[in-house]
Amino acid sequence: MIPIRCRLLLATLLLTPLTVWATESPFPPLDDNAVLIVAGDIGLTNHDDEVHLDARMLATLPREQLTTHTSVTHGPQTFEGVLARELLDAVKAEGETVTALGLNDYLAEIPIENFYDYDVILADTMNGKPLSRRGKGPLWIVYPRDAHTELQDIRYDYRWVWQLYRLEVE
Ligand SMILES: Nc1nc2c(c(=O)[nH]1)N[C@H]1C(S)=C(S)[C@@H](COP(=O)(O)O)O[C@H]1N2
Ligand SMILES: [Mo]
Repeated sequence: MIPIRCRLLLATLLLTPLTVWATESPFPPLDDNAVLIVAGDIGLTNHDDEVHLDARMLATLPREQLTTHTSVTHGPQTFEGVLARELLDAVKAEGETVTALGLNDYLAEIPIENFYDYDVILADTMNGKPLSRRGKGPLWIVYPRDAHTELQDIRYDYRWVWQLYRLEVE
């Protein structure tokens, strides 16, 4: 049995680095209004070994606007959201593949270089309106399809995961 005073000291020693880390991280501990979870090979965590981002944390990342046709809408649509690679860099993601999971249990495995070769966004608005769950929100992976002919292909369309809630880096 460890005496209570030693246990308190032990707890203080164990918790101090966490506290210091928490004040420096752009992603403070979150319990839990997560809009998006990033897991796997990442160098920053705030919730066990994952990063849970709420809307406020997502809003601190660089955003981009992009207008493109999609495989599921008529005519071009204007999307806005966080640049996917900015999020991956912010959580120090390292790996080959990002598995993107949708709330409807859909998943797509995306080569990580897609996010560096193209300005892919995690769209949260379409034509200025927040994406609702019925309207493929709250987050939808959107490729700059009109700007690159090679993206106008079902080999990319299946990676446009809507109702996105989780990214796993491997
Ligand atoms: N969350 C979620 N995202 C998804 C899908 C899905 O079923 N659920 N289907 C994918 C596929 S296979 C394609 S081709 C595009 C367009 O899907 P749709 O033509 O079935 O609407 O969205 C992709 N994103
Ligand atoms: Mo598809």
